[in-house]
Amino acid sequence: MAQTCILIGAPVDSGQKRAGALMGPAAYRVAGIAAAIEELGHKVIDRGDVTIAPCAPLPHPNPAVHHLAETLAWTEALARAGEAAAAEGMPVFLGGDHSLSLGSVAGMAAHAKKAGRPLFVLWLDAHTDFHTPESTVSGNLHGTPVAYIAGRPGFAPFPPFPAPVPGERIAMLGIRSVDPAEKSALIPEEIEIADMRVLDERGFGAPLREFLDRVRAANGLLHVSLDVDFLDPAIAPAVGTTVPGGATFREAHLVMELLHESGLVTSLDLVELNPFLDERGRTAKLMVDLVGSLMGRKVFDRPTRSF
Ligand code: B3U
Ligand code: MN
Ligand code: MN
Repeated sequence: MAQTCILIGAPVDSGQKRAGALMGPAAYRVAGIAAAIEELGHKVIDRGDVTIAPCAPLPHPNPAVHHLAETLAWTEALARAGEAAAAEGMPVFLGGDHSLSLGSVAGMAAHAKKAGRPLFVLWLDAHTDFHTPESTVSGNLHGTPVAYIAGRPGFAPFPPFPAPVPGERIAMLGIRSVDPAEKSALIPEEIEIADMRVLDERGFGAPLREFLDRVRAANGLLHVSLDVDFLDPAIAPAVGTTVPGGATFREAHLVMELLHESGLVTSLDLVELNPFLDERGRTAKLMVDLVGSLMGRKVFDRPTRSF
């Protein structure tokens, strides 16, 4: 089915300390994201980049937390932009570090609430991003969005999350780096975590299909948040926090193809691309390629005669 994709540039780099993620939206445009989607018969509207005004510093009881005011401003601006875009089509957030998902998913939750449909979230990441600003050791707020989305306390001065997403509507794939505070907070949650141990044994297809079946049964909206570090650093080097042992080229494409076939995805984040660390644009191009699979690029329309 032809879709209208709304590109929202989110040049956020306040959620971590390595400069460069703010160049992400430009790199996606240079890598041809709009043409790759249009080629598949969809419409693309590029809304340009969201901006924030200069911020006065905001202190936090956890002294490690940095750039709180900027991240708060991005959260509010992206939630607004995202909610407006969701009424017109499928928002695609071009990041920017993963703290942008504090805002993008808040916008999708507000939209889902108005539509009277449950929001589901698929987190494709090496990390669980389940810290609160109180528990983070690094102070990097890109490690916090899932906790915000799930409605964990400890997020003042952020606005309360519009409609917290219960754990059974969140799934994580690709996990291989979790801090102790995140681990203990995750234990009582219903969040489905397919870490690399599970994925090595079962592959990506089966756990993903199970989650997608639940989204379909609930007539849910599905937000997908794709962190570059979900991918193996050997194929996707342009990220500040590489973790070995990530998804291969084929595994990542399979995930995208299954998502396309489900017809369930209603919004997407592309996060953590740091073009300054890239090798001749290969990570940006791979991410655009994966978006192609998510939007319906395939070798054959199944079923083929031979298999
Ligand atoms: N959990 C660690 C590391 C981390 C989370 N997200 C990324 N890195 N990209 C932290 O700093 O919160
Ligand atoms: Mn992340
Ligand atoms: Mn990550």
